[in-house]
Amino acid sequence: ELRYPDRLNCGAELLDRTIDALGADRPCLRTEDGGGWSYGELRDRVDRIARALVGDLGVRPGNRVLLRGSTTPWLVACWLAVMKAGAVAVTVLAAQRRSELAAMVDIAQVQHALCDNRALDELLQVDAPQLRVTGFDELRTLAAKQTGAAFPAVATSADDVALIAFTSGTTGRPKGCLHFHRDVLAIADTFSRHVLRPTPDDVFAGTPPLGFTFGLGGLVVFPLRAGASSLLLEQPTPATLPAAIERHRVSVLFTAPTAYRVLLDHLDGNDLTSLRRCVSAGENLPAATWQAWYDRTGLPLINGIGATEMLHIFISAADADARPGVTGLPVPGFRARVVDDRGAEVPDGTPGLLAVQGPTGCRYLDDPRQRQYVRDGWNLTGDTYVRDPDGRFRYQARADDMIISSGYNIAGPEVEDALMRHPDVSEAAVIGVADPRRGQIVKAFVVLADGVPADESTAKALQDFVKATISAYKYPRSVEFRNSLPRTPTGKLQRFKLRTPNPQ
Ligand code: 3SK
Repeated sequence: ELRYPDRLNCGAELLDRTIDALGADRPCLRTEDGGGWSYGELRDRVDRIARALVGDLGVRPGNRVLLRGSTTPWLVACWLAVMKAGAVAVTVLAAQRRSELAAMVDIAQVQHALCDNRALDELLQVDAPQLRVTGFDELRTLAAKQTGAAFPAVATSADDVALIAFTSGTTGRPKGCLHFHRDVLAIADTFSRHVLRPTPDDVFAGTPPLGFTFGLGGLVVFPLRAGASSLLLEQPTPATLPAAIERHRVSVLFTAPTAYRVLLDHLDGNDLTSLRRCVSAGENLPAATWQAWYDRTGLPLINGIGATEMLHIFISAADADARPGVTGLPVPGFRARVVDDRGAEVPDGTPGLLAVQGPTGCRYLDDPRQRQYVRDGWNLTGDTYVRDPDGRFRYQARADDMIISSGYNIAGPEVEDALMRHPDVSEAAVIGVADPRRGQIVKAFVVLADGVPADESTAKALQDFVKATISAYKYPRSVEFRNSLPRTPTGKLQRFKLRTPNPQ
């Protein structure tokens, strides 16, 4: 069990305590152009920003401070300064638009916003009388005027809220998830410590933005907790990532399943021997992608399931335990089981709802959906899972993505996985559509590889391929070709958008 002192400030723990243990000279944040800051240089910026927040902008402990910008050292410094000042960070995605920002400002009653000047316009259009918006340029000037003396972190309690992470969900108003100072450290002391086992020599990098807790953990919390360094890439793409990995000797990589698949087409000519851990999360990882990555790099992808409600990953497999098609075991510190609609555990091998407990958990900010997510102390993530007799957890589908056709339960991701094994398929999404005879039928939306004709004979070939790969009754009776699939800014497939008529 994790134990933290009653007084705990995660910003001070991640930065000041790491410096106490390892010194200030180690590299901390790196940028693509070869620049960056040591731990000491980062602390100097953080403490100056914290002084400016408190002295010039009037930020008080408990105030909600929205942070908006691309993945840069300055954004990380602002986040740590908000932590040290005892305020609450509301980190949003650069891709989020005015109406989404307005909803988050309203729900979290945000008082201050710190924003990259390149992204200021939309924030300035948010109509909220209590909101004071400061551009990074102005903040830099204020920070430069402060004394260089250390800023003593506010003595927050371990159970004070450190951040509010928003989850857009598939429909409806965004939900703000409250996470405490101890939760921030807990994700490093569970998943990172036990599965990644980082050392101070590790270099972390990846594509998820800091407004997605997958990125905040992987690019800030985990490296700083370990005294390691983090390469911050402002606009990482599968085409540029391999060269950055080679140049900076990246050892721990975080990205989404679709990105690993695309990356495979861009690895030629790059030396990736520095990589030792590759984490895939944010979406189901198709077994075909796991296998292709392993065959090409010799590295087993670490497939994790996480949730904004749980802050980070709570089930995954470490090293030799990682295998295709399986998520793995509860991360040490977490417990998981598979339950029916009434919360009773189902036998191994039977699909049911995934329920988890651990040091982190869902606390929605003033939202009645809390009662659906947390029942009897268990967090119901909305995923359908099977537990195998060896205790490993195997993903089936999002609970609302199970297809029932002629009485058979069909997990859409299993059909997607089969499609993705075909060389002509670049991406696939599978849903159930109403059918008068069968209740529902399986429908596949497919993005084809370059140059493959989108015609009936390709559709028939894919159907036959699925029949030969998994149980024939699961094959998609309907196939539609698309140029792209709808995704959230964090890369999650929006199957609900495929259930409505094609807007293209
Ligand atoms: O939402 C997710 O899938 C996720 C995955 C890993 C870590 C954190 C999150 C929110």
